[in-house]
Amino acid sequence: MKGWMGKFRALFLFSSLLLVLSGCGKENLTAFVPEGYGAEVSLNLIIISLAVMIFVILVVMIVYTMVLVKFRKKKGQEDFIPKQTEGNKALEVIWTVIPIILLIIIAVPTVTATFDLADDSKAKDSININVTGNQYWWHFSYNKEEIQTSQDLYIPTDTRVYLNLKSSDVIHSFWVPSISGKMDANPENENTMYIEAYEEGVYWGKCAELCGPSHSLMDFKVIAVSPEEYEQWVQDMKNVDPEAQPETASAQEGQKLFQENSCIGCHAIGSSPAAVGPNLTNFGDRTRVAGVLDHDKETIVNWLLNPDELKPGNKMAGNYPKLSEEEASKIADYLLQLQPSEITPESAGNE
Ligand code: HEC
Ligand SMILES: [Cu+2]
Repeated sequence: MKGWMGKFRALFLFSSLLLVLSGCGKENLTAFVPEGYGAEVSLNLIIISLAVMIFVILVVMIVYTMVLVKFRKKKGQEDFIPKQTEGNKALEVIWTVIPIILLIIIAVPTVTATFDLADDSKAKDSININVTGNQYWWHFSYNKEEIQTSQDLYIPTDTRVYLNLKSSDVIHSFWVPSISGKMDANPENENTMYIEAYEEGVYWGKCAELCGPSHSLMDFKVIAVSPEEYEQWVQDMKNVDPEAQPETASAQEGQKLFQENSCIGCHAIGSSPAAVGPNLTNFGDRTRVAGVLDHDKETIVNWLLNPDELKPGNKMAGNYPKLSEEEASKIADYLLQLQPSEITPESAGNE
């Protein structure tokens, strides 16, 4: 009876584990379906390590079972003591050499991949982006193109895009599981990596280093589009006139309120690099507010009225004059029409 219960409990444990782990495989947020070079290299390493581990477990279990069966106490042998042996050179050599071989099998591809993924010798000829991690959002500054943007990182497909990572406050970690490995963004030094996406699409990124109360809400997106669309997007972003007048009266009033309520002190529109808060040049083209929230007017109004409730500990809360609901609504109208480009996360395929 007890044995049966034990088995049942193990089964229950494993099936609940499976249920919990299945949540990890969200589409475009999984290292197990690589859509880019770094993720593919990483997955290969995962598979090699797993294969070696499974091999070791199988061999140990098989030898263990064989010994159990072969040398178990048989009837009529209750007082029998087998011949005692000590030391066996051949065995000692075998179980020293085999692990060394297994470690070499893991080490050679790992070290090769590490150098491969750190190779920035071709960075000069490609796109270079300074990435800054901030509590709790990401800023992207395109060096040659002189474009500033936040939250959504646009890249062309099949191109190695080189990133220089830094942090403006604490340590963050840049991770887009389905296209790259992760890399820390430190306050003191710059870390570099490159990312490459094979297919057009929207890939989810996460901060992978505990950085404060809203760490788990520090999401971002990589928007991979065709090289032609990317060029188009760059032109659209460069052509933005930060002072352009919106069409509707409500948005026009929103624009005024935006300038009068110190929003402009923290949020740039256009390519000015000021970056206490996210750059809002293409805010209307995004699919999320503050990286994670639904992108609709109601959420924006809620955000403006009470940001701390939606993202605890964020650096905007309490640092601007209190707004009425009407003012917030007008500002939302203004922000939503900041749509400089036809190239948006929605046009990039999945979402
Ligand atoms: C003290 C600087 C500061 C001021 C002033 C400020 N903000 Fe912010 N704002 C931020 C920061 C920082 C964030 C990012 C919060 C986060 O995600 O952790 C943010 C986020 C936002 C977002 C979401 C941006 C995105 O990329 O999705 C909007 C919209 C916004 N602010 C609008 C405003 C408006 C409108 C005002 C003026 C009423 C304003 N902010 C005033 C710092 C500021
Ligand atoms: Cu972080």
